Amino acid sequence: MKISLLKVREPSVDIPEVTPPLGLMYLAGYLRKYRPGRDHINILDLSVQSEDYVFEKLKEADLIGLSSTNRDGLYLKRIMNHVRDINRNCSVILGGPIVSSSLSELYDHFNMDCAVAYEGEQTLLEVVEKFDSDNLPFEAIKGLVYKNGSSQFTGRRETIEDLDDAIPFPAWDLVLENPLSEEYWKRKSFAFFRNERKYMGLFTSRGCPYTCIYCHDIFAKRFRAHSAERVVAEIEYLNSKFGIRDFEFYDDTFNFDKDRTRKICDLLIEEKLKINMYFPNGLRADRLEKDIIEKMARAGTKVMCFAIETVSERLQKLLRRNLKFDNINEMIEVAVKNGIHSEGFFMLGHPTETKEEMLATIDFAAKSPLHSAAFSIAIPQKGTELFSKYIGEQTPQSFGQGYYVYSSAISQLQPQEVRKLLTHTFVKFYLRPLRIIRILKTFPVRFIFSRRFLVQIFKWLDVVFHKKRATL
Ligand code: B12
Ligand code: SF4
Repeated sequence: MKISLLKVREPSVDIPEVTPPLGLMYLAGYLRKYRPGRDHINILDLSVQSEDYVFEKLKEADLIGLSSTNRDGLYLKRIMNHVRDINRNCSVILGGPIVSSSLSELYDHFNMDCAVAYEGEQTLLEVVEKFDSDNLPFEAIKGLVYKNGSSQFTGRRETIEDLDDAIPFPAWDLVLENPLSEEYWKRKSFAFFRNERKYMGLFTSRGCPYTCIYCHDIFAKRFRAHSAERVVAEIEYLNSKFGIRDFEFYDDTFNFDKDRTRKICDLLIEEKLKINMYFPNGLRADRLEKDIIEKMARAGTKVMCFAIETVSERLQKLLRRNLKFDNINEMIEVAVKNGIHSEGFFMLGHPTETKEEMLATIDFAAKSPLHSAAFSIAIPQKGTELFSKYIGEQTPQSFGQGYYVYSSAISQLQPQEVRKLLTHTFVKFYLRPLRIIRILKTFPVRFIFSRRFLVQIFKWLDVVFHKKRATL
């Protein structure tokens, strides 16, 4: 079959970061392993390719799989309708975070044949088999949303247990052997900065055992991980075949298993691979130890993000984040001493949060030895407890423009007051000569002269002028 996998994301000024479509590369790798030689697969990405180019390519496809987040729902709707216009014979499958968070609302918005919820590999394989040979009814495929009069969900599928055996390397070649890769490399990626132009994202574990009420549940509330050997094999392969030396880790809780983290670093140190590692999706500070950070530094870690969110113990409990604060400052200091650019993640606008609690978090960040801090505003996502409890189960998720409508509406401050606090935070945190010098010292020179640094500066200005709304 001719299969096109398309990432649907509207290029945006608010969120300039763009990352390679890892989910789609995993799906393509899986289809290749379990349907060898039977499909011709390509990967397209609207966050970096023009609509005209993408639509031209889609004309030939038998099956189109689209991937999106809630943020881009409105854009997705328009793209999907257009896909139907230009290619009337293909099957259209939706996947990605938007599916799992809005299961019962999908057919109200999207013109699709079916949607794949949660972890996608096994379900997509069965869907492709179905459309290829047409012998499997929708209701027999677990993890699927389809229409039979009304919208039906066949129930959640068991997660893949042995990741090393079952999941092959992602089909990196579909991006890296394609001019598409250049488009990622010239843009700002997820990490605050990179040393090299070329990079790739990695997803070395799936799922997270913590139960923060604002978080997604795509890969289940359990930690499953690739072995240390497999992680290092992925890095070695990308390094030797494609000359990649910069690696961004997008795991939800990369360091949950302390011994795995130690082993990955030991192996990398042993192999003497000259690589740089970045952890832009946050690490749990309470799963770090001094020796782990030291090993991570020796293995090549350049940026480490500490996901702190709030210093209020009351809110840590209410959000069921339950981060222990005993060692956070110590861990940040160890990272800083080991030359790692240390960034803190904080959120304002939690449910019932008071101004004093927000100020305490801001104060903690300002007094900490962190190099940088990302403050964002909590946005309840459908499918999370935060949404059902504080917005209401029956309320539809706002896609696109309306996406920010709930942000900061659940704290004790008015949304505009929270936004003002963001500016105050920025000034209090960044406009300190010592901090600016410390930050600059961690930057590689070539980053300071790159277009990516300019983008970062525009992002900061955006915060100062109150436009920043973001994120969870
Ligand atoms: C990297 C990342 C980013 C990057 C790139 C995002 C992008 N869309 O390009 C950056 C930093 C820019 C970013 C920004 C944001 N992000 Co983000 N991000 C991630 C992160 C950490 C990793 C994504 C990844 O590579 N996962 C690994 C792959 C393997 O998983 P996957 O892509 O989900 O794919 C699997 C399945 O979903 C499914 N699947 C996916 N696509 C398809 C397609 C088909 C056809 C099929 C069948 C199956 C399928 O199969 C795949 C394999 O199992 C995830 C967290 C996470 N754990 O995934 C959050 C996550 C996707 N982000 C999230 C959010 C909220 C945001 C922001 C809105 C935050 C903000 N600042 O406002 C923005 C929105 C940007 C946008 N317009 O999309 C939410 C999405 C929630 C939702 N329901 O929409 C997530 C899940 C995090 C969370 N805490 O909830 N993000
Ligand atoms: S926010 Fe982080 S620690 Fe909490 S459930 Fe999500 S991934 Fe796990």
